[in-house]
Amino acid sequence: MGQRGSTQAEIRVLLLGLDNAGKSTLLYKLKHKSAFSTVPTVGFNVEMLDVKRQRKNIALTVWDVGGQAEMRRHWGGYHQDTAAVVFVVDSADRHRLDEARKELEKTLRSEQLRERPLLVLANKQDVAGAMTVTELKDAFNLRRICGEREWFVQACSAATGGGLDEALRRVSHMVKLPSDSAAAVKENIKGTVNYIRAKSVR
Ligand SMILES: Nc1nc2c(ncn2[C@@H]2O[C@H](COP(=O)(O)OP(=O)(O)O)[C@@H](O)[C@H]2O)c(=O)[nH]1
Ligand SMILES: [Mg+2]
Repeated sequence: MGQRGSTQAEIRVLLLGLDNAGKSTLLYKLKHKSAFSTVPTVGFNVEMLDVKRQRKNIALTVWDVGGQAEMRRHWGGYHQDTAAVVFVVDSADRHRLDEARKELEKTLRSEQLRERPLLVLANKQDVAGAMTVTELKDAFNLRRICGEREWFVQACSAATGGGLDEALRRVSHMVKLPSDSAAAVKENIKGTVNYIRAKSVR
């Protein structure tokens, strides 16, 4: 049915960040491309977003699992099978920057999120005095806390929609596709086989 040369792959993206960062607004803006009045997330929201990467159609399932303190305890349960983490920050709220940094660090310590790419969204850029991408990078010490992990900071405004297309494009390029993973597994197997051969030949 699909066009020749196109394949469908479903990729899970975790949308994280403190409450009030703008996650729900962002998700609905991306999905409907229109402003939305949001209610604090109870439980979670999930949306499927179709994006193109080269000639492939890929469906990102974006999970917004709520940012309130009592919900954050449950984040661990959503980590499995996650292809990328999108961490949303209220760039206009300097008072909660440290709290946001601590949450991000905790998230990155998750074993199941090892090596998963991280996109930090410096949201609410429409607000006067919002922190810039550079300020956030430094405040979060991203170079240090990410190490080998692929990461990027994108400025955006869920209110105006500015930067959201770029954010989506960035995520779709950061995620490993299942075919990539299969190739990685094969590489891994080859490596192990070679290792065993080398060990048993002598
Ligand atoms: N000015 C401005 N307000 C925003 C932006 N994104 C979200 N908000 C507002 O911030 C509040 C919290 O947003 P919400 O999406 O519920 O945050 P969540 O708790 O992370 O899901 C709401 O009043 C939104 O209208 C933005 O980019 N700019
Ligand atoms: Mg929400």
